[in-house]
Amino acid sequence: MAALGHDMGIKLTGNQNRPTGAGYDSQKSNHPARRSVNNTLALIENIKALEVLDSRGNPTVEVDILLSDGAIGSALIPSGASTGANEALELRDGDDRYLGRGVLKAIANVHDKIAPEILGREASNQEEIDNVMTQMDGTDLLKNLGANAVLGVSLAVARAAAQSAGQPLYQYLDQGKPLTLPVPMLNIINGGRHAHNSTDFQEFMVIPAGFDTFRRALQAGVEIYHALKDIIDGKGLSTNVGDEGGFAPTLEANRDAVELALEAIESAGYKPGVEVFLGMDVAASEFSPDKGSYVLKRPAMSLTSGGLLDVYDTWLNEYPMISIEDGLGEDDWESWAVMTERFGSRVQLVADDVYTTNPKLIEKGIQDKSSNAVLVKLNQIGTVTKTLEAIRMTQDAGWGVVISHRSGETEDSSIADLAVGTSAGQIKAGAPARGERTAKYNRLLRLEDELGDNALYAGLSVFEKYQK
Ligand code: 2PG
Ligand code: MG
Repeated sequence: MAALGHDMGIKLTGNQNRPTGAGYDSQKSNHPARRSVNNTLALIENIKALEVLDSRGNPTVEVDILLSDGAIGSALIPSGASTGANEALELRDGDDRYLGRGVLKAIANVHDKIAPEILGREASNQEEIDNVMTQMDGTDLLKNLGANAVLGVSLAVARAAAQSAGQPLYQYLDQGKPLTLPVPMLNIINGGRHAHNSTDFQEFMVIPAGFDTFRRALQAGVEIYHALKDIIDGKGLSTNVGDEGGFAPTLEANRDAVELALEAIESAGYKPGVEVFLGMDVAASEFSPDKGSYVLKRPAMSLTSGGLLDVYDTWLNEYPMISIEDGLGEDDWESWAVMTERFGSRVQLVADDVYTTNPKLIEKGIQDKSSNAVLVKLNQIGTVTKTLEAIRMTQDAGWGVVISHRSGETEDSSIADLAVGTSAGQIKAGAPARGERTAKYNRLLRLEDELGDNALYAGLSVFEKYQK
């Protein structure tokens, strides 16, 4: 297996089983215990954080953790552009380096504040370790330590504990449900904040749910991606890509992007609405200057919440669209319930900015019937424990779960394991292009291979509750 290769900055204590790179599981054992494979306690022995770069060329946090039994865990932290107001804080230095985007304060927090409190603790006590960090911070949104510092440690602890138990991360995170490979939502046209001069709506995705295996579904997504490139090229438009690897042509109307995606599905020889479906992340907060008001450029129009819902209504009637994320702004809370009442039986309505993976907000959303699905991003809430809680609550409500990357990503592929281990059913990791995106899809290919006959592709079962 190819190594993703980065050298641990910490001194190793004779362990031959070192990981070959952040987010990469080299072990394949089915060991059920969460203790060290040697059946000794695995205590946190060393923690090292380093400032590295994300896919947009911005600094980010990497954390390496060494346990007393020689197990190692690494994590790299992603970063969003269209962030929700209630996201946990991404701590940036704000000084002269890297246009103020350095993360040396977060790194220092790991070394000087977090490490003294968690060194010597048992790595398998994830919840305890996460609680110690959260309490030390003292704020819900981790405004003192920084969510990049806290999540770096939280995720590296999980990875180290998994290795110590002889388990790949997905097994360690196993929530006791039959494991499934998630349906990939491939963002093949990038707009909004992720691409200049493209569309108002942020993401146009193809969703290859109608196949028997993840591998076959991904193949369809890739072939559609390449077909789209030819179509865009043929129209004399730019085939440059946006932050998530999807094409970012300058289009006159948001609807043109939907048409292009549909054309690409057909041109690649697939059946829209049977094998491959459409999805969007509208990221409506990005063009909502005031609550309930939406100002579009392509074409230019100002809409109320109801007006924007009318646009979706038309599109739902015309296109095989099965998922709409952030169809309304994050402060337009009451209208979310109206949208869900209106479309919730026909389409998945995914809430991202409005809940920011925060169990308290998800709980309120469940009570108010604000959506019927949740987008899950580890760094929005800042710990593995809270992320798992968010997933559990969402699943218990019978809602859809989409595990998501960020627009600024790294080679860390933990979200692939999170999606399988929790049987989330769906993953959003960008286009099938660019290393930081394919790292997640490649990890899923490896997991499917590793699981063999036990690898169930979630496929259409995720969407069968929605009737057209
Ligand atoms: C989103 C994400 C990922 P960002 O809005 O869902 O696609 O974007 O990371 O910029 O918040
Ligand atoms: Mg989103």
